[in-house]
Amino acid sequence: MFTSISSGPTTRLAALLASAALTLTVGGPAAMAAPQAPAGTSGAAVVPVREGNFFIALPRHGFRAGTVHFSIKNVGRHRHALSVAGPGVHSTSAVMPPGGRTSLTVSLKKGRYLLWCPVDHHRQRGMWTWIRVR
Ligand SMILES: [Cu+2]
Repeated sequence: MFTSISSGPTTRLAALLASAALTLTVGGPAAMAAPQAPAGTSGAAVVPVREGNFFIALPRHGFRAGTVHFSIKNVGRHRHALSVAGPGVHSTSAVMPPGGRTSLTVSLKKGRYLLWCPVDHHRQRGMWTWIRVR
């Protein structure tokens, strides 16, 4: 009983750090050839996102409620990241260097979500968009 109480948070932290290490996978052109293998996202819709100076490009803006795994590529020459805010979600990815990749998994409900780059003043420079969830 006492053992599980004291070891619980540590175990969870270790798991969190392990998943963060996976999420922080970053690389240049060589990394592009590596297949995306999002761990623990079975059943999630995988959505490729491209970020550059200064835009966020999505393949679509309409989604069904459920888990979405944004697979994000920085095609620009500055550092970028992705923030998502809407019903039940306020989440931000790791910051990617130019040419880097990261990912962000969120659980979307019905409603509208704002996506933007939280780096410097990129949002004001056009790096934002909406998605609609049904
Ligand atoms: Cu940016």
